[in-house]
Amino acid sequence: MATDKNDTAGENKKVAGLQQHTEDSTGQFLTTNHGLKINDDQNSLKAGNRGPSLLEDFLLREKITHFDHERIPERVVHARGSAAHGVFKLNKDMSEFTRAKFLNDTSLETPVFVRFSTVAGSRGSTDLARDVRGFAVKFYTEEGNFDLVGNNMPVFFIQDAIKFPDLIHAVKPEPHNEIPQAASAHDTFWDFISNTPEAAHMIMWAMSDRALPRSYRMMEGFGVHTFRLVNETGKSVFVKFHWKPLLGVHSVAWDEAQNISGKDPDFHRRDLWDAIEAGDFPQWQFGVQIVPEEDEHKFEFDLLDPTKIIPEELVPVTIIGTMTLNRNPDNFFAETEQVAFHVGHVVPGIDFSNDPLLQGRLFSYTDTQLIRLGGPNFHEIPINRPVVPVHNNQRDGFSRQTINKGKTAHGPNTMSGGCPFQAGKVQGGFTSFPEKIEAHKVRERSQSFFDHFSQATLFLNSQSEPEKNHIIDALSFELGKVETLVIRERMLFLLAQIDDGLAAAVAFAIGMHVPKELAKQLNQNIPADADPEQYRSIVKEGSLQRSEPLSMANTIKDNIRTRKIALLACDGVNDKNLAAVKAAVEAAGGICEVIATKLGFISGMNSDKPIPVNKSLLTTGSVLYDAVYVPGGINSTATLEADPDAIHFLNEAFKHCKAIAADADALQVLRATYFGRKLPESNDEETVLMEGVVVSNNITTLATNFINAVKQHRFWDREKARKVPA
Ligand code: HDE
Repeated sequence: MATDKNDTAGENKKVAGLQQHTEDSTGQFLTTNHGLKINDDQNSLKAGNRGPSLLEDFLLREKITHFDHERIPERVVHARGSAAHGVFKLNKDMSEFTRAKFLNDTSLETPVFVRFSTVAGSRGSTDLARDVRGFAVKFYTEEGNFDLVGNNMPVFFIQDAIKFPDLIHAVKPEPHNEIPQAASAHDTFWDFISNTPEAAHMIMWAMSDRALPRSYRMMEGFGVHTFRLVNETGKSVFVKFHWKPLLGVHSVAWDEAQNISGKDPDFHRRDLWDAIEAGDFPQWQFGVQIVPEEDEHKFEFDLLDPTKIIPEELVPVTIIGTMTLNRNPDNFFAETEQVAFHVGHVVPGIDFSNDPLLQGRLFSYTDTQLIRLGGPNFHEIPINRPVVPVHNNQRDGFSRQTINKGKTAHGPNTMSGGCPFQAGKVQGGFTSFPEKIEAHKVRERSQSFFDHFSQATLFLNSQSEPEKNHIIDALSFELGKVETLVIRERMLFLLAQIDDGLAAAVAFAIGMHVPKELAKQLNQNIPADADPEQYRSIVKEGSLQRSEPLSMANTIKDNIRTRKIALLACDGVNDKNLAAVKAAVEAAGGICEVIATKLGFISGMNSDKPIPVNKSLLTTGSVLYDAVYVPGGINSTATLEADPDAIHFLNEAFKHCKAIAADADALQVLRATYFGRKLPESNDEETVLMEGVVVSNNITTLATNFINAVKQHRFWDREKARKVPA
């Protein structure tokens, strides 16, 4: 278990709370659930040792009954997730804007529990599905729990909660045959999207590499909706919440993602777990975009529309704190599975906007726990308990843990002296922001929500060329899997409202033409969607054309911390060079694994000390690494050069645009690959053969160049020109 570098008083409180419910069987006797010591847990009670089992066997029945009831319903969305404990440290006093105590006192450290997830797949599905990722943070504050239940993308598919069941029914496996699992590439999803023009912006995000994170630790997080902050005097501002990872925002390639799903479906879960166990605690900066109330209507979009971002060029993100995840859960079910988030868990000083998506979520999150966690007492499950006491007149229900004392369970009362009391504002009682509302009761959407395409275009225009190509490829893949032609056609029409070039490229890939008009209008039930006048990107003169933070090309690329490096080696390897590169990579924070043709040990050319092999070519794959190094040594390179799996490993690493390094006398291994033919001729002094392919006979230069290459994460420009059949 990793040592807890950031232990604090606040964190200890939550840890102590959890410990009361923790069970450790070390050195203990086996008992029944009622404390009876068990003498034999491996043989059922029978009439003779070859006879029938007896109904009397209460031990067998208790064990099997409990087992029969072990599963609970999985989350209807975000079923697959992994979580970690940590701490939030405020470094900027925000009392000017909010009275939330955990955002006022910079000496405070607030314990957190964070669950990352995919949306569509079931609990046992793959981590690397093309999907949005959930990013849900529970802050255990001194004023009760605050849950920031966000995603790794800052916008959403729909503008109104009432469409959510349709969206999810469309993306989940199709109801007649439950195919496909954890994938949006099928007819029902694109049928819904092609009838829902407001999804255009989110579709750009979902088809971008943001949907294929390299790691949960390398994702941004967003609160998505506009919320409110309210200060001590009752003044309110609008706010958007952001998480920015210190390791930068990085992704994998789509082909790679599909391979990882086979080689290691737990790739993200394992990555988070391993990093925390190794003491490489992931960290995010917490930031806010603040908009004064009086500026509510100054933007080209509506702040209440969850399909819109506030570009950072218009309102910068102010960093106010850091979150560090420093402890893995002790028990997946008790913590990660039973944690219950709710957008309605707020503290005084944080309030809601009228975003119609947010408003609907305020209903959904308690409701879903009633079925998932079996009743209204899910707040008593240890992971959900606040660090402050709970006092109210709610009582009873399935699995109630609290033994409430006294006669009264009503208020107002005199019998208990009026307890528990309502807390006034000065005593820290929550009061809703008294927003003035004068309105007609209608089922309508505001006209200010109708521009569905401008920010989709802004997103596309802000991408680097490789990122744009990935979006085209993703759309071509997804629509290529759609069998109903009219759905493809409608999608091409909608894509053309974002960008003609995008629509044309996708149309070409799926062998269709972009229609000039829709044969049939879209969703007739929604006037805004049925009106073709709304179908175009309105990029006004003077509007923002590009927004830098939207492209991952502009992310942090200054370190290789926790990057996984494969060292391909066999008997006779140049062990000195292997050790030197390994030491340099590890000193820079990278993680090295020796990969050979078989498990066990390999011998080096310089010493008798056997080198342990971490993985064999059979048990791993290049897709599980960020970069590859091939050390020299004549026997090792001869074996690798002749081994198809080793050559495949290198071809695939090249195809996925990863950094590759080789000793000068291992160049022959690279030459045996498909891309080897394309490598320029070199003398042995050459150091960088092409972008991201580093060769040298000077081991110090090699290590430095290699580490610099790994910092770049990927050489995406390599992709188009140099496709490799791997
Ligand atoms: Fe959720 N969402 N959601 N959602 N959501 C759930 O709650 C829902 C939405 C998000 O790790 C459910 O406990 C509705 C947006 C995350 O446990 C459920 C609507 C965003 C998680 C639910 C939305 C999210 C959930 C399922 C439209 C990003 C996982 C199980 C109005 C800002 C939390 C559960 C975890 C989970 C409903 C839209 C994020 C059914 C009705 C937008 C990260 O209550």
